[in-house]
Amino acid sequence: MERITITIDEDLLATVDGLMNRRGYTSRSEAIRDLIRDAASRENILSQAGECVAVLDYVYDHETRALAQRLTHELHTHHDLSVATMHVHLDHERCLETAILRGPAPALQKLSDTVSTQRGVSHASLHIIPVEPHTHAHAKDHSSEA
Ligand code: NI
Repeated sequence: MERITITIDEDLLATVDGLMNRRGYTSRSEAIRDLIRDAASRENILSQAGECVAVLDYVYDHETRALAQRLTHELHTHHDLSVATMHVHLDHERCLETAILRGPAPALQKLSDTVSTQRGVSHASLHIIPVEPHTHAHAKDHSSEA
């Protein structure tokens, strides 16, 4: 292992210590290594060429002018990536949407960026899951199974 020295502001360090206590890390180094591993695995997924599924969720203010139409427009433009969307009316102003996406990771990230940077959209989060292509043939008939 290499030893490095980092400079970090007090607020961020308090966040690291909070995380350390909550998750039970034995040292700040272990907590920071895990945060970097998380970031590395997200970067790895983005560089993968294969098919992925993703869950994109975000909160938006439906009173923000034309925002709901813009978001729907984006998903229609990328209908090849969009599988389904669930819409929850959180309160009088805010909506929560969860979109299931499918396609290459970079395209999913790009669509997510387009949605999450719209004014009025907050708490956007994208979770990309690589899916292995099916290598075995589907059984045509299960009726003979016991
Ligand atoms: Ni709504």
